Amino acid sequence: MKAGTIFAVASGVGKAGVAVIRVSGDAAESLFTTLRARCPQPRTATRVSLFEPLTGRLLDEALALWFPAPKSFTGENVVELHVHGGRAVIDGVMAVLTGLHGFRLAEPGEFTRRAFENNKMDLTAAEGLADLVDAETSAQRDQALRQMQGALGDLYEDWRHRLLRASAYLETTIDFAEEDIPVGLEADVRSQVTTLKQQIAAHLSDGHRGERLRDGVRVAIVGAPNAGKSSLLNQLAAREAAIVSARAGTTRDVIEVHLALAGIPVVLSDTAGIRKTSDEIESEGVRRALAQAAQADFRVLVADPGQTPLLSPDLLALIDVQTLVVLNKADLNLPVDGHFPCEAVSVSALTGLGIKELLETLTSKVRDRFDLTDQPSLTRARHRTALDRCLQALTRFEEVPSLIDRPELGAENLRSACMALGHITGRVDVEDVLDVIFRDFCIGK
Ligand SMILES: Nc1nc2c(ncn2[C@@H]2O[C@H](COP(=O)(O)OP(=O)(O)OP(=O)(O)O)[C@@H](O)[C@H]2O)c(=O)[nH]1
Ligand SMILES: [Mg+2]
Repeated sequence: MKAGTIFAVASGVGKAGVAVIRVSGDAAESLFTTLRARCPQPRTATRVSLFEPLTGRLLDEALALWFPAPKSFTGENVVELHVHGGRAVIDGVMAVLTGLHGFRLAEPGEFTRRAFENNKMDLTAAEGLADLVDAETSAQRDQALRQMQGALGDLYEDWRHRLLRASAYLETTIDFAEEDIPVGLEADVRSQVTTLKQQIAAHLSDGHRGERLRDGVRVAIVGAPNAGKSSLLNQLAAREAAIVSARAGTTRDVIEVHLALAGIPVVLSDTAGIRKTSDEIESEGVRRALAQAAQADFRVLVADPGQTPLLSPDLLALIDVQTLVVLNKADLNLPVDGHFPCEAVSVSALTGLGIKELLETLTSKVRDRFDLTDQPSLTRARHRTALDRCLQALTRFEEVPSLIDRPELGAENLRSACMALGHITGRVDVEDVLDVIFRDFCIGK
């Protein structure tokens, strides 16, 4: 950990009623002497006058909080000054702090990093806290809060402890004569590992629920040129985000707008009309449109009943269970021509007819697939990679032909699996846990 007493404005930028200046480190308390204010009772909001130390000029009438270590956010001595949120007040206090010996401006994330290093929270909780600060929709907030409170960390720690126990159990047998090894040990450890593997695999195959809730569910609007894709995007976003024109091939770049459907963040993208073309720029647009369609969690396929064929073979090929077909231009009352492969919703992107129903259908599809469940979901690729490594180590464990003959090999693979889980929470120091487990271990001998 980098040394020093750190400080930063913890509230947002810009003029506000109140700004919070946070200070953490050994010397935090000395701040009160410097600013000629009396030190408040611990954890009691107290009104203080803050003075410029050299000139004695009043800087502000503030509210101060004093959290002596270790009962603070970072686990260190922490002072919070709630000053008036004007530029000159903040600058005045910050200038004093900058001039103090051993004080420096905090780096990004440094308060939380210190909290982690002082065992105030594990890495998943720290990530949850970062997500909470970034959360823009209610479902994002719920997920971040749950993770910050430790739901994900507890799950991984529980798995890690189960593995540590199994590995410790195996390791105690290493020095045993074969006839002393308890009957059923091998089957017992193997069945514990199989159960855990199934739980991890189920957790991994959640359709990226937690990651999408964090980053946004991807919905791509696709279709033939002039079908009304950009008009539909504008209707759904309730603003003129994309250019609309009667000329086929207007949209080239992918245009994204952000929505919240039932509190779930959605990134809706408008794309170029898909058709065969010799125009170099348009064909790049079509390539991008197809790429968006492939990556998206849902596709909204827009068709214009006035066009023949209604859907080209390329577009028909995009239809699957995650595709919602929309028949646009319902205001023109044109008959729908020919055979149609699935259910469709009729709308008019021009008049707004059917848009409410389309939004409801889309919302319920998004909720069904991505809303929060009772189980905490992994929220980052980092978790996924570590869990994959954990599963690989457990598979290597299963491949050890006999644990009675090679207990050390079995234990080693279990320890690698533990390490992978420990990387997610940041608790990689397995030795201390092993000590605890060994101490109260009873193997019946
Ligand atoms: N009558 C009617 N016209 C519509 C409707 N939706 C779009 N249009 C018109 O259809 C034309 C094409 O609309 P766009 O939204 O630009 O279509 P697009 O699918 O984005 O077209 P490209 O970007 O060229 O692929 C415009 O003249 C729109 O005004 C609708 O619901 N009813
Ligand atoms: Mg367009």
